[in-house]
Amino acid sequence: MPTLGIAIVGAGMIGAVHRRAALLAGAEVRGVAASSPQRSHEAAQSWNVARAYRDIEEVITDPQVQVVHVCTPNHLHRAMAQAALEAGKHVICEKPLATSLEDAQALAALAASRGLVATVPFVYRYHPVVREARARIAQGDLGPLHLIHGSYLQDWLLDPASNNWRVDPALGGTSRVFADIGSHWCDLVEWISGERFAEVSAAFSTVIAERGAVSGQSFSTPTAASTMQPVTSEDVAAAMFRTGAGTLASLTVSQVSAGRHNRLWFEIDGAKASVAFNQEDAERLWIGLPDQREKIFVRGPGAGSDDQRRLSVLPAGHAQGYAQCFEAFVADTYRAIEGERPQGLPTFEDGLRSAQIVDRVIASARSRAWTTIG
Ligand code: SOE
Repeated sequence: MPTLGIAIVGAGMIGAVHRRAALLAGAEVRGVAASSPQRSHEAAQSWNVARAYRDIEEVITDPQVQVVHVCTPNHLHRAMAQAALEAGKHVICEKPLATSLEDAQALAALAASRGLVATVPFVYRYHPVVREARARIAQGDLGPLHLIHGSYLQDWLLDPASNNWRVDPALGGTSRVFADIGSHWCDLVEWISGERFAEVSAAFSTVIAERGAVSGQSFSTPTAASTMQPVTSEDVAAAMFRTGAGTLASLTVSQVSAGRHNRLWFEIDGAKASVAFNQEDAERLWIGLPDQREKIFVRGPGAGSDDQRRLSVLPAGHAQGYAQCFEAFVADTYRAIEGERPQGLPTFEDGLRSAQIVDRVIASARSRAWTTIG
């Protein structure tokens, strides 16, 4: 296959992660469009790429670009992804796919009608032991499910002097912590368990009422106390779900939990066994068994399900993590463009599903009532 030409829109932390994954997957990173022509030039220089695009128009009219990676703040996802799809480009769009359900619906419908590959980086699906958990549940090792529970905790917004575009609903969307990271957890456990959430009862809390002025950086940069601004998006959230099959689930999310940097954790308990996974200790899957027995499945290419082996690119004990998940996701997206059908590739349909859940979670938090997800 000829080398894919790609462009990245957005030059923050996650844009750099996409660039690295694209290079490792064998693509040519043609250029970058950042928040201003000046920033595009700076990013193009530091990334060593040929083009510093002025805007999305220049990106989509570059005939050598076949794939556009949308890595902007959330409120721009719809416009950027739509422009790229309408120009016939394949798209990887960061999550949340859009800041409203309507926008996510429009993007999923557009991608489907154009027959283009359009994916969303729900990258935690690419931890090999996550694949192992999914395979074991699919082959009935856990039996009927009894309970799904877990949390996704971070601490990068613990300091009230810290701020970020995600905090501002005009840039990040109405929901912050739930849409940003709760969305990952929901995508992951629905995909692993094979069960879909049918209803939700959720609550949000903004525990830090004022923060320093938004710095424009991807991650928080403390600012002077004199520039404090009121905050309306949630710092923490709790949600109870019931799946269509009747299984109860609970989730706690936070971006203000000291010492928890990126701790996505879940446990799925069935009639015959349980599995538990911690993203910060991603080489191991805990398997709980009856009669005081437990096992640890260790990631590696030599054992376990086909998918687990395929994604174990390093020998056991040579730690894989977030970066390898991203690399595998981007490589699978490119394989799909070449006509393959990689297992578990998260598409705009999954981005739309996530937008549906976020929309219903917000509705439930507002109404303080159990709400149907559909
Ligand atoms: C910040 O909360 C963030 O970068 C998320 O936006 C990512 O989706 C998550 O993978 C890590 O944390």
